[in-house]
Amino acid sequence: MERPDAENSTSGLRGDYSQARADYTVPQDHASYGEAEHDRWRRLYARQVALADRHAARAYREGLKRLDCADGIPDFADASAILTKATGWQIVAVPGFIPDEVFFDHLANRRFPVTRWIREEDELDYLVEPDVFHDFFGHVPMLLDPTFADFMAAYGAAGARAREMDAVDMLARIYWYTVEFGLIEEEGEIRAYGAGIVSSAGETVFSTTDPDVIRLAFDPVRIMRTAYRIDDFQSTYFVIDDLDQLMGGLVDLDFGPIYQSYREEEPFPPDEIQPGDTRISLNKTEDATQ
Ligand code: HBI
Ligand code: FE
Repeated sequence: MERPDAENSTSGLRGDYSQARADYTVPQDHASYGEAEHDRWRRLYARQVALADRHAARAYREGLKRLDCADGIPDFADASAILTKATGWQIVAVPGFIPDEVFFDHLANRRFPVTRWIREEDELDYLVEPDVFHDFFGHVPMLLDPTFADFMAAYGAAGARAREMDAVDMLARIYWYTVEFGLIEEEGEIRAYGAGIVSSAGETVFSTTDPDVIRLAFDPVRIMRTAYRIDDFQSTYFVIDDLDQLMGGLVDLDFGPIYQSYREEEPFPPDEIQPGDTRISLNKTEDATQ
């Protein structure tokens, strides 16, 4: 998912950008979805909700339930009403991937951009660009959690400085390793809250149960220095103890000097343990600092 190299180009992306407004929003046009598209949503939903029940974070499961969206591609206006009441967020429809600065501005203002189109029948297991299933099913449930909702807005607000300092890549890694591929330790279990995980059948099981994958204690500076994979399951995941830790990672750190120190450096490869890493094992008694 997400993050083609050409930051400000939408050519080559598959949504229809021709009718988009200056902020890249479009009407969702809910009435235009066909029965085959709603049916595709229902099957994706049914498969993923069963996995989420076993492997997703409590906040995610509760949010998903409140959205009541098993029955077809949701109407964004209905979901926005639920969201606005809970955390002040709303959903805006977009054609697909949008430029970083526009994306950051939406988040900072508590608007979550959701792609309007749904993947094709032969893409149920994997696709490169975000579609409505990834964006809505993956991201929107967590936005009903007040702590996570505040974190996402703060992430968006952090975008301007990262852009000024030419360090968007570093900030984007925070998004990737938390919002997209984050794990949380809860009730003695490793569970998923990242949208890229919970919208993927294979990665939901892999990230939470594979005994060999690298799971590290959340460390925002380590994350900002770590490259990620866009073409396969992650080889490293970062594990938080609770959702408050995310916001702490943004507000307790002065990002300027961190960007300054590391933005010219080669990031760590995604599949290596570094000195000082704290590895989280599935069996809680084995945790050890390397
Ligand atoms: N646009 N629609 C969409 N969805 C994303 O997840 C997204 C984006 N633009 C930029 C972006 N993500 C990230 O690279 C930012 O976190 C930097
Ligand atoms: Fe996403």
